[in-house]
Amino acid sequence: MPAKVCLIVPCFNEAGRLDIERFGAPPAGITCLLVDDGSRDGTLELARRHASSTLGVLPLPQNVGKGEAVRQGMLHARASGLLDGVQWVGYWDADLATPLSEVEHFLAYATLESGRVDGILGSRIYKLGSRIVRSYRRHLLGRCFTTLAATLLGLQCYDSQCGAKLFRTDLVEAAFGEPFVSRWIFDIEILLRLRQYRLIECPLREWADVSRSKLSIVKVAAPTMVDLLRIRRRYLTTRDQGA
Ligand SMILES: Nc1nc2c(ncn2[C@@H]2O[C@H](COP(=O)(O)OP(=O)(O)O)[C@@H](O)[C@H]2O)c(=O)[nH]1
Ligand SMILES: [Mg+2]
Repeated sequence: MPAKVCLIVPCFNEAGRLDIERFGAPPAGITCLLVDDGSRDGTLELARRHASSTLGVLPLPQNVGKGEAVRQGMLHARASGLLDGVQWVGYWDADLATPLSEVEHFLAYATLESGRVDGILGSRIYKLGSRIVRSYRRHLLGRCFTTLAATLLGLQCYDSQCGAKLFRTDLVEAAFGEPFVSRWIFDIEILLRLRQYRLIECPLREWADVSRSKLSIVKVAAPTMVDLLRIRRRYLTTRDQGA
């Protein structure tokens, strides 16, 4: 089956938890591009040893942060022909907190909508029939962040920060053409860049927090607040900001 989905997977010092076997044998129709963001723990060597026709590797010499690594991956995938004939391109966290089997669920979920869907965003919603495993503390912090972002930026998204998202391939330029303002919350910028397109949230069937997160809430809290304000200035008109 020809690939219909290409996943950009940002990796920073992931040698200890990267399930390379799973990325090496993805479900049918999926290709992955691992973007090594200047790791110093052997991630690149591990990825290269398993490179194949369905698993590409893009090394970045220096650490540029998740958003820029995803962006570089998108632009590289497009320039190198990896996206030729591919309908959906997305980014997916390397820890597979969202399993690759959810890709098929995303696509099936989008077909339930009437009309064209341009982007499908994973959403960690606690509901019967789903298995979402997340610490109470992180859940609460996530809800606080989303509420603040929604209020400041006028967004109606339940879970902007989930690291599992798919977009129509022809939206790469609109979503990833320009560098992001923020290193940490670039997902929000994508939502704002694609405001005129139809994005939907897909409630995940399965999501589990994977230990050894690189994200220290304490360290990123202050830069995140600053970034929210910078994003507001950059993407909202003066009139919107006053609203
Ligand atoms: N390129 C890049 N990716 C990063 C960086 N920090 C984290 N990541 C990636 O972002 C994804 C999510 O990271 P994780 O530590 O699980 O964050 P959490 O799930 O939000 O706690 C993984 O694919 C990481 O490898 C970074 O500095 N650069
Ligand atoms: Mg994680």
